[in-house]
This record gives sequence, C-alpha cells and structure tokens, in this order.
Amino acid sequence: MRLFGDKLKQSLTRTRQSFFGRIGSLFGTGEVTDELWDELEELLIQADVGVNTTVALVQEVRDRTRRERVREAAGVFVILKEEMVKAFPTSGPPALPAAPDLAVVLVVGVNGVGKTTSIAKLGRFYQNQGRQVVLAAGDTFRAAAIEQLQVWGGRLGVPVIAGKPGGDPGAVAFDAVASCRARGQDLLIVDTAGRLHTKFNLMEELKKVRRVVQKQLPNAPHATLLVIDATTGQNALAQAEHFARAVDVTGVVLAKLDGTAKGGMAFAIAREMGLPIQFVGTGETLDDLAPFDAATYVEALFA
Ligand SMILES: Nc1nc2c(ncn2[C@@H]2O[C@H](COP(=O)(O)OP(=O)(O)OP(=O)(O)O)[C@@H](O)[C@H]2O)c(=O)[nH]1
Ligand SMILES: [Mg+2]
Repeated sequence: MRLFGDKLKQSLTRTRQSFFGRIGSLFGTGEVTDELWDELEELLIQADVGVNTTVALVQEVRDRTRRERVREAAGVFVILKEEMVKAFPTSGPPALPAAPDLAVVLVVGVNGVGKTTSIAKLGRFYQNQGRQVVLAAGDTFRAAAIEQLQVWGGRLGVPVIAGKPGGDPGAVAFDAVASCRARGQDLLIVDTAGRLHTKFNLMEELKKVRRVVQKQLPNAPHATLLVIDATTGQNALAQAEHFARAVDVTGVVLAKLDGTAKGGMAFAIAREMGLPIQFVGTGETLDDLAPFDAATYVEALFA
C-alpha cells in the first residue's frame, strides 16, 4: 500500500499546490472567523468539490466545531479532514470472485476519458495479484480502438479477444467469456465504446453487452467501472449519471488525477452520485494506477 500511497500523493501534486494548499494555509493560525468559512467554501468549490457537497461539508464542520467548542483554526482543520474522509463510505478495489473463478469487469465511460488505458493498468494491477488476465475489445466502433487494446495486451503479455471493426460488441464479450472458461483464465476486462454513430444508442449497446455476459455467467459482470476524467470538472458528473442509470455502475476509476489542479472531484462523485471511487489514474504508463484510499487521499491533498 505504501507504493500506491506515494503514487496517489504524487498525482495530487498540482492539486496540493493550488486550492487545497490554500485551504491548508487558511487554518495556519488564529481564530475561526466568518471569513474563514467563506474562503473555505469558495476554495472547495473552485477545487471541483461541487456546490452541494461543499455546502454540506462546511455545514457539518461548522456544526461539529460548535458542538465540540473548538476555537482554534488548527482544531477545525482536524475536523475538516475527518469529515472529508467520511465523505467516502468505502475505499479500495471492488470485491471480485477469487481465482480460479472467472471474474468479469466491464469498463464504461465517455470517449477519451481514459477507458482503454485504465483497462491496461487494471490488467497489470490484477496480473500482479496473480490473476490470469484477458482483455476483450468491445469498442468495435472507433477505427483504431481494437489495435490500441491489442498493443496494450502485447505489452502485458495477455490475450486480447477481438472481433471485426464495426462488429457486434455483444458477440465479442460472449466469445471472450467462453474463451476464458475454456482456458481457465480467471479475470476478463471488457473495453467498451465511448461514442457511437448517431443512429445507434450507446446505452442500449452497453445494456446488451451486459445481458450477453449474464447469459453465460449469471452474476457477471462482477464490477462495472465507470471511468471519469478528473480534468473535465463538474460537466463530467452529468455524463456519468447517464451511464450510472443505464448500466448499473458499481464503482469509479478517476483517471488523469495527475493532470488537474482541481482534484476535489472525488468528493462530488462519492456524495452526489453515491458511487465508490475504486481506483485513480496517476499517469500514462501501465503502473500509473492506484487503488483509492480515502485517508491517504485526504492526507495527500494537504501534506
Ligand atoms: N496523464 C494521464 N493521462 C491519462 C491517464 N489515463 C489516460 N490518459 C490519457 O488519456 C488519453 C485517452 O485515453 P484512452 O485510454 O484512449 O481513452 P478512452 O476512454 O479509451 O478513449 P476512446 O476509446 O476514444 O473512447 C490518452 O492519451 C491516455 O494516455 C492518466 O491517469 N493520466
Ligand atoms: Mg478506448
């Protein structure tokens, strides 16, 4: 966990140096004033924490400060950090059936958010845990998507199950499950499209992929991970809700956390969407993925 903690901390460098660093300075000295609360609220909103989440968080901290008769800013800072950790009811990777049982992970999200790269990183993560990983190229729409996944599969040294460009992603998923079962491989990660030609409906296609997988393996997919791009701010939330409603998203991969100075979006996702953040993307290479841990995250925002 130490290594992952370092990665998470590293990816939050820009965030720490901007909004959250300034929040830390607010609590440096002295008394608690009305201005302090106003500034705190403003900085949290600027850091992508989201208006509703910010208001609720600041209210809770104010209430506790009053109840616990805290007068020093330093004491309020401790309460703030505790409440921030509490914003995440759960931490860590999804619970999956243990090997040798086959676990199926479906990865969804808007185009360009980092799905395929995250799949490769997840492949490495689970490989390191000793699992026999297989990838399925379920994005049959975008021309280069299949090849891109094959390149990652080559780097990982794992099989990539693919069909023809423009083919049926349900069929690819079906074949991939069958292939894993025939060969005794125990972790299948399915890539999906982020965008389709307008005459098709992406949500319907994703639902179909789910149904096809379920036909062979009733409890699958065991996790449906929504990839969210941390650099896109609050707009991403509306898109994410769309996916969450359509395909029973079970958790979030917050990609490109290293690419933003506003790393507060995790709070809005957890509170406003009620979804657990399970992994964060910390860069562009295979090892740039860390399991999300709320305490480490909050510490890294200020440390
Ligand atoms: N800095 C950084 N870049 C990332 C991260 N994850 C993905 N990227 C970059 O984001 C870009 C898009 O990544 P993809 O994995 O192709 O995204 P996608 O969602 O599969 O895109 P489509 O297949 O077009 O829908 C690539 O240039 C990746 O290198 C991350 O955690 N940090
Ligand atoms: Mg892709």
